[in-house]
Amino acid sequence: MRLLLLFGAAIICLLPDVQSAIVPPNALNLRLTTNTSHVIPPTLYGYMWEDINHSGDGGLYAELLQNRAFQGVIPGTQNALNAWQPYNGAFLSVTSKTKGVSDALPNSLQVRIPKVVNGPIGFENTGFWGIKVQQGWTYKGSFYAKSDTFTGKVAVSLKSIQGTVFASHTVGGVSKDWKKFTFEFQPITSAPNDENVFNVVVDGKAAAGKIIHFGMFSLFPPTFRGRENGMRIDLAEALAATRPSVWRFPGGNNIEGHSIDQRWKWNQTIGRLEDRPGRIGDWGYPDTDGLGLLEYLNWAEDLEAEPILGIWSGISVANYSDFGTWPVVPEQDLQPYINEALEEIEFIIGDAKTTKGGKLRASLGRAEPYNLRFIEIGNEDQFQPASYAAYRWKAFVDAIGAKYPRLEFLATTLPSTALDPPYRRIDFHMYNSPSWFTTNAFMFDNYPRNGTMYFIGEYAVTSTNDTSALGDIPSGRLAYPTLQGAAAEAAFMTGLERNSDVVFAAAYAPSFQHIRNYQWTPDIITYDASRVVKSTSYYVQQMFSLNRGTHVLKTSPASTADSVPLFWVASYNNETSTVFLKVSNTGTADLVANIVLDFRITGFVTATSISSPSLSPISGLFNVSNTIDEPEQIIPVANSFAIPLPDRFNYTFPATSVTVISMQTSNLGSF
Ligand SMILES: *[C@@H]1O[C@H](CO)[C@@H](O)[C@H](O)[C@H]1NC(C)=O
Ligand SMILES: *[C@@H]1O[C@H](CO)[C@@H](O)[C@H](O)[C@H]1NC(C)=O
Ligand SMILES: *[C@@H]1O[C@H](CO)[C@@H](O)[C@H](O)[C@H]1NC(C)=O
Ligand SMILES: *[C@@H]1O[C@H](CO)[C@@H](O)[C@H](O)[C@H]1NC(C)=O
Ligand SMILES: *[C@@H]1O[C@H](CO)[C@@H](O)[C@H](O)[C@H]1NC(C)=O
Ligand SMILES: *[C@@H]1O[C@H](CO)[C@@H](O)[C@H](O)[C@H]1NC(C)=O
Ligand SMILES: *[C@@H]1O[C@H](CO)[C@@H](O)[C@H](O)[C@H]1NC(C)=O
Ligand SMILES: *[C@@H]1O[C@H](CO)[C@@H](O)[C@H](O)[C@H]1NC(C)=O
Ligand SMILES: CC(=O)N[C@H]1CO[C@H](CO)[C@@H](O)[C@@H]1O
Repeated sequence: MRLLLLFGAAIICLLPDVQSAIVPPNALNLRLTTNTSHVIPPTLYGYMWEDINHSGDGGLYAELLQNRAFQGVIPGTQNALNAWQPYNGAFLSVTSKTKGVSDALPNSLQVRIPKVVNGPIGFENTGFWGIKVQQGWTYKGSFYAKSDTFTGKVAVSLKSIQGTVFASHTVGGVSKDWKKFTFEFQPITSAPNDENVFNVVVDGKAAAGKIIHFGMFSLFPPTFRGRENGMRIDLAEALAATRPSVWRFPGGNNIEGHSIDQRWKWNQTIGRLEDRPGRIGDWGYPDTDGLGLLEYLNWAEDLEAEPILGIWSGISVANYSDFGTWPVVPEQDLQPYINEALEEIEFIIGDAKTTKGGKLRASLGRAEPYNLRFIEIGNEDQFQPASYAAYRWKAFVDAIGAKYPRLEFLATTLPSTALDPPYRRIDFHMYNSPSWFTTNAFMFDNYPRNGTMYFIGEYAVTSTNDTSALGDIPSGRLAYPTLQGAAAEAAFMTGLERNSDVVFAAAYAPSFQHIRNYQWTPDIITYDASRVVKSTSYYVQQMFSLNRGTHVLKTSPASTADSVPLFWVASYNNETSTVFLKVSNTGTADLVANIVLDFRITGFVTATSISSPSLSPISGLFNVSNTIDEPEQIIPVANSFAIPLPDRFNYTFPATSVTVISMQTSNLGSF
């Protein structure tokens, strides 16, 4: 029997389907002991974050208008008008010849109205491949305008591309100096789809032959927790619902820049939006930096996730296919960049009264220092290991550690014994096939327990052997996570949890993908302007993260290569007296476990799992995905059942499935 699990709601059914399972002769006899092996760090499950595939602009960042302030574009080019189009024959161009709305935003939109024109005329923004129009929402917008000759009214609206107007507002008072206009409107009805635009018009007769300049537009729907300049609600809620406990940001490659000057610069991402120039990100589109350092830190607080702050470490990524072309800052020139990192950290944790950085932070509304413990020096420096080992790592760690001895540092590539101070924490990244992840599920079992701790800072199954599952992605890349891939990730994660005395954190990556414009696949959450797809990998992350023990429990036998294709880890939560058994069956047949407990269960057993549904067209297929058109093919189902004997039960783990069994107990003692 299967029931849809609504997280947080207990769904109980009394008749277990486990009793009817046919037990094959090779059933696994699994004993859960009361012996613990170690405490599980509370940081174990989380995410890595960077703006890629429009995960930030056009994704988590709720701004609806694309290219809102003409940042990072070349004036006069067609590309500068990305996402903007004329309405009723206006002539548009992006210019820096007139003063911009601020020093940081020199570009503005020049709108030339023809001499003869009938009716409203102007331009529109097509959003991030559409705009969601929702009845009942209040949209808050703003823009700047100026004109030497036009002083009439400006009307803004949300409308469908066929011309249905859903919401509108009119402002007056355009003059020869830049002026900011703000407005709010509520759609009278929801739009049937995302094919909507933000339309800006003036009266054709009043404006005939005139030139009007516009700059720095913005349009926000309601945001997560009502934060100004905040997050898109459905995406924020989807991420928050997995309760991540670490948040690595702001990259990823996206801190590095294509050149040294294009690196992510913290102090250009704070303060008024008008003071943020934006930058050419590493992933092929300009970043507005509306999602800046404070937004990230507040977001991590909202998630109750510990931030892992990525610091630029002296390299940029000029060309992904030619490491030899990457600019590396020589040792003698590194100091200004170390200072930049020190200033950034002071801004985050410095005292609001006695430090320059802390004062700046307080002036932006946040007096209390943020919680910050982990600093990651660079990103994937295994691509430039020589300079990292020779001086880059040490220079940053020595300088930052001297000023902030409490901070802990993560290296991005393997240690070199020549280094002092020694590496304590290392970030490993793993993108590979299902079979790689299952084969490596035991890789940390034999790592030395010598004080070095690991962060699996990026991992995902990215390929399959079945090319028919690839969609339009070339060269073996998955378009979406599959059930098979998710089961392989879960198998690997049982190894991470079992070895969480050396693996202190892990982050699936990347997290987000706008289906209309992406640079990397697969991603854990896919979306367009109005829809969200939670992938099979998403549900695995959620199942592992929501069901956390405080201690790893020993089992007999232990999960080893001998028990493949069943992989498991058992844990105990000493706050809730719950035992969790997480199991991945990566095989293509159902497998039975005769489970015996060294403790007694009080109440029901609940099994939550994802697997190929038994009564559906995709029954028995394992390379299936949740997609933008079929987002709920694979969702967790929960099955709660009583067991006749309090210390044993049999359970069938379906072919290619991930299951978390949770059991309430009372007599495990206190750990
Ligand atoms: C659990 O601990 C007891 C007592 O120390 C020991 O006899 C037993 O072998 C342990 N079991 C496992 C599976 O480690
Ligand atoms: C990047 O490097 C590769 C390999 O050297 C070269 O073929 C390619 O043209 C380079 N691309 C750019 C944009 O420079
Ligand atoms: C940012 O910091 C650098 C020094 O690290 C400084 O040169 C620059 O002027 C600062 N920019 C802003 C906008 O404060
Ligand atoms: C994928 O194909 C390779 C090469 O044929 C094989 O070694 C590997 O086991 C296959 N992996 C899976 C998950 O089928
Ligand atoms: C611990 O062992 C690993 C693997 O041999 C080694 O890379 C690392 O440097 C060691 N750490 C310490 C602190 O000795
Ligand atoms: C998955 O595998 C089955 C069986 O090999 C195949 O028929 C199907 O086309 C594959 N792809 C998808 C997307 O289901
Ligand atoms: C649970 O275990 C942790 C880690 O050993 C410990 O700090 C905490 O006090 C324990 N809580 C209870 C209620 O036993
Ligand atoms: C589990 O299955 C085994 C083998 O069929 C059977 O002997 C045993 O009684 C079952 N245990 C429970 C608790 O149902
Ligand atoms: C603008 C941009 O970067 N587009 C890219 C989006 O992702 C696809 C698939 O990787 C690329 O082909 C585009 O160049």
